[in-house]
Formats: sequence, structure tokens, C-alpha cells
Amino acid sequence: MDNTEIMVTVAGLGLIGFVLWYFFFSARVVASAVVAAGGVQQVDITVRGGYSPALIEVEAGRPVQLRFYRDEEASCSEELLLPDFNIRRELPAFQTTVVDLLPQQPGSFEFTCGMGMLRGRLLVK
Ligand SMILES: [Cu+2]
Repeated sequence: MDNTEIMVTVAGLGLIGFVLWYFFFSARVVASAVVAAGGVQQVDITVRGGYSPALIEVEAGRPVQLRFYRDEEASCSEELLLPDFNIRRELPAFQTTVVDLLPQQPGSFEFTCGMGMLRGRLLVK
């Protein structure tokens, strides 16, 4: 191998490493619910230009309480939709809005802002 080949190989390995790192760490952004008294699965979500965390893992058959704190006034995030649960909710700025639901079935359920621009996902196991 000459120097160019070595450089290309190193760059390629670096890129692969980066992709693996990215997926590994994105996977870790999945938040599992904290099970509070009464078996309610609570998750705190910050809303600011997106949902953080955007991937939330919960267990089926147990009540879920999503606590959205909207940390901005940007109008994009003022409405929250969880179509699979028929939920449409206003999120007042700088307040926590509690959304209760009971996922009966395992699955992957999207939640979005009113325009479908901000996206998050509830993974029910
Ligand atoms: Cu929006």
C-alpha cells in the first residue's frame, strides 16, 4: 500500500467508526420511563426545537405519563399530536403539560407538533 491507500483506508475506518458511534449513541438517547408509585411510567420531555428525548421506551399495559416541558415560545411546538392515541394537546410555553395514556399494544407510535415537523416516537415493548 502506498501512502494514499493508507490514508483512504484510515479515513474509511474513521468514517465507519463515526457511523457506529453515531448509531450507538443515538440508541442511548432512548429514554426509558421511570416507574413511579402506582406503576405509572413517567417520562420528562423537553420541547425546544424538537423533543428531548425523542425516543421513549415504555412497557405495554401500564399507564404512561408524558411530562412535556415546553422550553420555548416558537409557535412550531405549541401543539402536540399523538394520533395513535387520539391526543391533541396545547403545550403552553415554559410550562409542563402532562399527557396520560395507556398503551395496550406493543408498537412504535409517533408524536409530532401540529405541523408534523417535530417528531418523536414512543416505543411500546
Ligand atoms: Cu411544528
